[in-house]
Amino acid sequence: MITIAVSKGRIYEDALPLLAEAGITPIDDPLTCRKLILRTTRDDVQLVIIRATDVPTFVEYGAADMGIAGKDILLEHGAESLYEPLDLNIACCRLMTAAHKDAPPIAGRVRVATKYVKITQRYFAGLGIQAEIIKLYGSMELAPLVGLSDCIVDLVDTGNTLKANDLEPRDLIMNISSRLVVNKAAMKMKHQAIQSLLDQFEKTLAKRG
Ligand code: PRT
Ligand code: MG
Repeated sequence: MITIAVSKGRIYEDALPLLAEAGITPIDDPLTCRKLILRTTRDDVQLVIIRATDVPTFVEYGAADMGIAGKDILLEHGAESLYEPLDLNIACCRLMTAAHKDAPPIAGRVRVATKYVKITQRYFAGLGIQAEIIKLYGSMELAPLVGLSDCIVDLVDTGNTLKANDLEPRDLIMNISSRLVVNKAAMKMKHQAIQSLLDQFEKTLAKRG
């Protein structure tokens, strides 16, 4: 049995067609059935549905053989203990700084609200800017509006969320996409099964161009 960890939101939606090409279609819909372990149309593959931030943990400990996670989550988790064999090119977005549209450019000391503490620390350190980082778990956009921070570091896709809150994107930190990650022990113990899945995903991605 191969267990694949996936989060329920946009990654799941983008991953479904990719999984389907490998013959993997969940038998139940996680949005309606509340099951956390989903059997699939392949007897040898099951999905576990977890929070996006928990995917690296499940795969690292071998609770899942493989997982699909955003590069943002992998970098923040520190995923040296995982193989990352494939960029799936799904759930793409940009990790950016953003500030109030009328705020001056960053100078000197800066307060940053984000859920990406490690990435943000590294980014501002690399620029030689002293940053005080305030960890939030959501609604980062609110922070500059209520004086909690000068700017935020968050994911941007269409930019609509920023715009709706009078914020604007400033600097690109990195482009983000979702990656396939594999547990290191599973890669050895279940090599044939995992390699054949990797080959199938790769073929689908190549077809997409
Ligand atoms: O709800 P929970 O915290 O468990 O997780 P989640 O819903 O964030 O998980 P899921 O499965 O949806 O996947 C999140 C992953 O999708 C992230 O780790 C990214 O790799 C990827 N991704 C791609 C995004 C976005 N695009 C995105 N736009 N994750 C979040 N957003 C949010 C962003 O944080 C902001 O609030 O969407 C808003 C901005 O979107 P625009 O279009 O208004 O710019
Ligand atoms: Mg969500």
